[in-house]
Amino acid sequence: MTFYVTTPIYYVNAAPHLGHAYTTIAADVMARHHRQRGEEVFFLTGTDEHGEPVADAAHALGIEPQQLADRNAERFKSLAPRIEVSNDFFIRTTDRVHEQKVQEVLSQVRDNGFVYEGTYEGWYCPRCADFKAENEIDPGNRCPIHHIELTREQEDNYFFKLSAFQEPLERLYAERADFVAPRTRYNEALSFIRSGLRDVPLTRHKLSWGVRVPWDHEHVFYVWFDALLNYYTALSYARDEDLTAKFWPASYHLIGKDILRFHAVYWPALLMAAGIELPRHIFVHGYLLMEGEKMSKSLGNVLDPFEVIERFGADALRFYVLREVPFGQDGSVSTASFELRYETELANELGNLASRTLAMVGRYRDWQLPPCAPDPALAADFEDLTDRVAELMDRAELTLALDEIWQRVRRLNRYVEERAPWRLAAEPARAQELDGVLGSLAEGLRSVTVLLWPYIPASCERLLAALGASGLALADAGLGSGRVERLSHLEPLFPKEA
Ligand code: ME8
Repeated sequence: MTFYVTTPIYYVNAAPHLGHAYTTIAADVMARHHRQRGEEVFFLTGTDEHGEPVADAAHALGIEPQQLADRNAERFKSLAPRIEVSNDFFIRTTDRVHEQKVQEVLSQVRDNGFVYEGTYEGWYCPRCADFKAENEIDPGNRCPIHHIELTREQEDNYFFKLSAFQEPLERLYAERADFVAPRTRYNEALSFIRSGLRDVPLTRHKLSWGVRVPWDHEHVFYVWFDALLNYYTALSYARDEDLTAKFWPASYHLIGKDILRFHAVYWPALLMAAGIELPRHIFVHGYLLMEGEKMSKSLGNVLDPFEVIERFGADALRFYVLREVPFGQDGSVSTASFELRYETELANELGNLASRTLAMVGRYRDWQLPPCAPDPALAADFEDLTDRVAELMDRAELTLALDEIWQRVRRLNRYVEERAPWRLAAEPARAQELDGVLGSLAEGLRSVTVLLWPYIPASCERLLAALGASGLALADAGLGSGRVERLSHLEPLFPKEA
């Protein structure tokens, strides 16, 4: 079994912010979960370095686009390990092999009869690098996303015959109800397709910062086609061997809703035109909002992920964004709600459960537990948990899966209160009962920790080490599938003074 997950590749016109970290963290959770299943996983992220957004930002700074790309690509690249992201490759669209592959695939599209010369006239947003139809424009000819005034473009281009894919795309959506999720985004993409597809520019004449069009050196490819192809080209050169046959088609493209149309309409059409198999799933998440607006570098209302990690640690950030905002919907984030979740859930519910359990085993049993079967009262509440989590992960329902696990964290806290081990410890005749309660608690903690590992890997690794059970395989995640025998002391996982 193989699993291939991607994030969008981010524009290098500015530094990374929490919105970028969000998608990358989500993809990391999926990658880690599938590794726990024993699957061979490839996880790709990277940077989108061509096109107007980058060229304009570089000119504004008085530097060359390549310089700006080098500077900011480094920042995106170094963000990944800081947020514990385990990507297998980091693609930059200025990689030479990527550029060659783009030329190859798009020449194939032309050879297959889907490219022609024409003149484009219409509205264009240089920040989106997107041509806007009349019905997508805000009053005053403004971009609905960036609120800037659109420019009127007239340009001789090569066009991609998107209109030829109207019917094949409608068929694709009819046959594959899970091609795009959530359903609202599937419906949105389908209604865009049904509203009638117009051909789109494949090349730009006015721009020089891009991949050269091999059959006409006065043009570069329109940045979106160059960028989308990253998902395919990376596999051919990320390793010494070509991984395309092994990992293509991609299992999941994770994207934000701002780039739905490119991924759910242009991308499958382009692949059909090139004769390449289509990805299996596209999952579209919502926006992280700050004070009701999309967090974005052009609006300047961003949370700096580096600062957040500095204060709370990477695990807290990972947990917060996937817990606070239901994955697939928009949701507000703020420092206040971050602090609240950190305190009430990570520190109090999980952190305390871990410290109490370990401390009681230390105090009452000198860190050793005899073998015992989990308490049936607890076992009933843990039944099928692993399967349920895996099933939600298969649908990229990351917040729902986390909630399933968290309900068991709460169940374990209630179990401590119900069985009050400190009372059992006071009655020597109930020693065996105490063994059973502590053993069940430790095994329950091990079970939730294995399942939580994709979300908060560093904390879970520390906790599993203290439980003396470091195995991460999903097959052993179920309550009663593992053994906790010899435990050790653990410093607080989520210190309160953070
Ligand atoms: O669009 N909330 O790059 P980009 C949630 N290069 N996610 C957010 C977000 C927010 N406030 N802000 C950004 C591009 N994102 C193209 C993509 S792919 C072939 C080319 C995330 O730097 C989200 O994943 O503008 C969104 O889709 C992406 O960053 C846009 O990044």
